[in-house]
Parts: sequence; structure tokens; C-alpha cells
Amino acid sequence: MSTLAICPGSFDPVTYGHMDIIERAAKIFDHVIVAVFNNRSKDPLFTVEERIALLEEVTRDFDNITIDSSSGLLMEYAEEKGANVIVRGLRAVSDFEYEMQITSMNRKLNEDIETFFVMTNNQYSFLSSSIVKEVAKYRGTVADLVPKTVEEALMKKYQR
Ligand code: COD
Repeated sequence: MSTLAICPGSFDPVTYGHMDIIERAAKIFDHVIVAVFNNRSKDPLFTVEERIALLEEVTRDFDNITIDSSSGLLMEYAEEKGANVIVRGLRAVSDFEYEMQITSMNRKLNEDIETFFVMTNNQYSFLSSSIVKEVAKYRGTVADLVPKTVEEALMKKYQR
């Protein structure tokens, strides 16, 4: 049986922390769909199309990764795609409570699709898209946190 995993997220924008999780998933599962969800409770810096373009650029060396988007429920999307697995990253204990809540609800919606948690590389355990945006906004360097193409996109957004 071939395995299809979904890596869902906001990816606003994609960071080395996201890439660590996506690349680990791509080594384990036959195919990975990175799905950009339009989370209405967040006020995104990048449009969904911009986030997709950045993800496509930074994953172009992987032939088993596809980038997609959705504005609906994650589990409905996963069913539609015929996915077996959802992959989420864990940075620290602080992520655990939120992830447990979401996973419990997702399991109620479809108990056949398992959620796998992948622990990030320690060097990215502090990293989030919000921190990257904050640093870039105040002209700090984000070169170690995001790929060059994302760094350039951030500089453009903040008009430098
Ligand atoms: N190291 C490791 N993993 C990381 C790092 C890092 N430094 N940074 C982020 N990650 C992981 C996150 O843990 C997550 O697994 C993934 O990367 C994406 O992260 P974000 O922050 O871009 O995305 P989120 O967590 O805001 O995404 C939330 C969703 C959009 C997936 C969620 O809101 C959702 O499922 N929305 C659809 C509606 C729905 O079905 N809701 C749930 C019903 S209960």
C-alpha cells in the first residue's frame, strides 16, 4: 500500500523549521502534499498564492512533494485526497496542548487518518513564521532562519 501524507499549515512564510518537518516526512512516506490552509483567525503577510510559490521553490528538488491549498476542513481535504496520514511538527512542550486538542477533534472527524508528530531538529525548536516576520520587520537578519528566496520575499514585503 502506498502512503500519502499531508503536511498542513499556514506557512506564512515557510521557514527552515517547516522544511525540516516536510523533508523528514518525504523520507518516510511515498508522497507528501504540503497543504497551505487559509486560517481565518490569522492575518497573513503573504497571500496563499505567494506562500505556494515559495513552497514550490524550496521543495523543487523533491519529486515526491506536491504543494496545494485549501480553505476548508483539514480532515475533509485529507479524505478527498485519499491521504492515510497527517504530519505535524513538534517544537517544544508548549506545542503539545494545542496539537493534542486539534488531533483529538480531527480523530473524531475521521478515525482512520492517523496524525504523526515529528520532532524538529533542536536548532529550529525556537523558530516560527511569526518570529521570522517580527525580526524581518525590524530589519534583523533572517538568513539563518529561512531560505534565500523567502528572505528576499520578506525584504520586498517590508520594502527594503
Ligand atoms: N519546527 C518544527 N515544526 C514546525 C516549526 C519548527 N520550527 N514551525 C512550524 N512547524 C510545524 C507546525 O508544528 C505545523 O505542524 C507545521 O509546521 C505548520 O506550521 P504553521 O505554523 O505554518 O501552521 P499552523 O500550525 O498555523 O496550521 C494550522 C492549520 C492550518 C493546519 C489548522 O488551523 C487547520 O487544520 N486548519 C483547517 C481547518 C481545520 O480543519 N481545523 C481543525 C478543526 S479542529
